Amino acid sequence: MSAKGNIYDEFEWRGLLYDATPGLKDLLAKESVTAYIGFDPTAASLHVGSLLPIMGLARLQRFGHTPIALVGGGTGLIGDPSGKTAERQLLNKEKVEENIAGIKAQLSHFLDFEREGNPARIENNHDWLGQLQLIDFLRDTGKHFTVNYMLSKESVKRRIESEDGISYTEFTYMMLQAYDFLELNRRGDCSLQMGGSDQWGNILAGTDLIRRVNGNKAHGLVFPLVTNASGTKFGKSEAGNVWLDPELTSPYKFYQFWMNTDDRDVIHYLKSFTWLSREEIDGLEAEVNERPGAREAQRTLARHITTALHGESELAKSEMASKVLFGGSMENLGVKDLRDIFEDVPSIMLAKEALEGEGMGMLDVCSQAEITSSNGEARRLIRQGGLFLNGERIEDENARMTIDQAIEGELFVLRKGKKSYHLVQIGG
Ligand code: 383
Repeated sequence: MSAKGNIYDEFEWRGLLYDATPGLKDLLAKESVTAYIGFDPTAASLHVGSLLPIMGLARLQRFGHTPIALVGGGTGLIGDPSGKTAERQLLNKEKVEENIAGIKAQLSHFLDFEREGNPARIENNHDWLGQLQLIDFLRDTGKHFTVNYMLSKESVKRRIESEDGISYTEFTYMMLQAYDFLELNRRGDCSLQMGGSDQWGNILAGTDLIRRVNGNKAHGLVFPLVTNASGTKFGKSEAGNVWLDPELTSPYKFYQFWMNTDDRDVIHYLKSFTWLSREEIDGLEAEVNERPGAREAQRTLARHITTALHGESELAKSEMASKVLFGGSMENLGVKDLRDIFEDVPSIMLAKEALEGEGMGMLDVCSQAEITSSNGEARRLIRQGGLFLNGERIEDENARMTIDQAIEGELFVLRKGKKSYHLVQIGG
């Protein structure tokens, strides 16, 4: 066993233990177990809501146990009704295949596939669910589930009460997840399934099935769903879901999401999403109380998670990008980064022709971009040294802006004073 102690206690002090089956703590103290968590490929990427369970697997591994990340190539074609108020749209098979590739890559950031003694594994339940024969399945597995039992599950109960009901397809979902657990238990001695608290019903369906078929005792452990003090859904920013895929949510936006954590949530998030020790987190808690404005705890949180997912150099870039809006240097940032950083600042489009040759006078640019409301005001601004083009001060009232000054030939960043930004993009 690990010198670090029992992973159960670790989950407990971090506030990650929502529910667990009796006897699990003793088992984890005695033995190295194999545990799994399933992720359905319903989107091209996992999102921050999946981070807590992924980290759960990674923590378990560091405590000497063997993690399996299961990708639901089979179950993703069915749709889990847990926690959902309406029937899901069926996904097409090609889309599911595509999504699996993205998800596998993300899981790989957190799990160690080379670790001596307890390397991580990835499985796809389509490998066995795709082989099932209907008649065999109904005889061998279906016989162990009473409809009464299935109707008593929260995920089904809620939907039965809804106007549209629940399809037979989704109703069957818990049997498939239970079958997975049985399959992993049979072939690899996997004896623990974890997940978010929304998965508790499906997990117990699995431990029940294993007991009936194999006579083995299997366990479940669920994490609390992540909440935030403002009561909005965790993992959503104004722009929608915060994804783990850098193409969908840039590392800078990802970093900002964590930087914007409420003081009331930050300690809980540090416990949930980082490897920091209890002492380090206690120190940051004191910091939040004494100097909330400094946002040291948020910065630590954002740094840790961004590095774990996107690596050191993306972190460095995100930190630099975060300073740009406060007058920091724009060097080394490309158009893609700048568009991201300046997404919310006023922006205008100018025709390419207007900027070719002689270009456009700065006074004109100021008025077109509504940086100033008269030529007089624009002149004064320049004379006082308060106008910047791509980070460089404009010294001359008669200066002109030309196409060759555009960053990567696509945009200009104008700044009035310390931090009032405007973008000029080149159109057509
Ligand atoms: C599929 C087959 C299994 C075991 C589990 C599954 C997936 C499971 C599910 N999970 C959610 C998902 O995929 O739907 N039926 O979006 C989420 N998880 C994890 C965690 C969570 C759950 O991937 O609470 C949040 O991330 O369990 O909602 O054999």
